Amino acid sequence: MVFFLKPDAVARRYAGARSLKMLMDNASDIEFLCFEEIRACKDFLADQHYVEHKGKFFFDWLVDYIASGPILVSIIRTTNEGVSKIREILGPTFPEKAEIEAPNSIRARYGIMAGVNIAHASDSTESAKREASIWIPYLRDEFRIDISKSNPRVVEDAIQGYIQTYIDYPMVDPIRYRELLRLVINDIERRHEVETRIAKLLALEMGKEYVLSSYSSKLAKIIVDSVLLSKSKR
Ligand code: 3AN
Repeated sequence: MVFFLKPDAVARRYAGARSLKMLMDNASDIEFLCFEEIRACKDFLADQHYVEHKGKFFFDWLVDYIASGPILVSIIRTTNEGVSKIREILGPTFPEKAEIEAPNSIRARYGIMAGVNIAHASDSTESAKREASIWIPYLRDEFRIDISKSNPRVVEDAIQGYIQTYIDYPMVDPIRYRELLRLVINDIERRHEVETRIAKLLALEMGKEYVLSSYSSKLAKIIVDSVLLSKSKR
């Protein structure tokens, strides 16, 4: 199956590290075949990975979001039960729903709101097979990452190292993001004001390599776009 930390979880260092830790601590029968930071290209996302969503109202937003910054990709070897378990640990699609329906899930604890939800995980055995069959050649051809040569023990050590590096970074409680976003959803505050405040919170969570860029503003815009897009479809 394919699992990746989305750009929000790579930028928000603690959220990403803690999500990986929850996965490592709670999933069973899993073997990581790679753990690679890449920038996925829009064509691959639109024409292959997210092709089933083509034509949906959130499709363009989704492709732009996932291509907006680095993602951390793993191909995981597991059983049918392993796929279900990973999905359970990840939680429902929308973090604000996950907060109610599965409060201990990754998306409830660390996800922001609407489509900005920390990670992707194949949602069934069929999609796990389909996604592995497109990601493995994509990683090989575009990034020279050859899964057939991977050693799961080395990959797991790399993941543990990543967790150790980022687990002591600060985290802003996602409830704070959701409160701010409700101000814009309910027309209490102007979007520009909310976006600025969200960008400041994101900057607190990001690694120094991000703080020097304008990625916090870009991600804040992506987040507000997502909640307004969902609002327009309610
Ligand atoms: P999941 O990631 O839980 O398998 P999918 O496959 O239905 O969910 O959707 C893929 C991604 O598209 C989601 N992770 C989310 O980022 C985004 N998405 C899905 N539905 C919406 C929506 N109504 N509004 C905004 N984004 C959405």
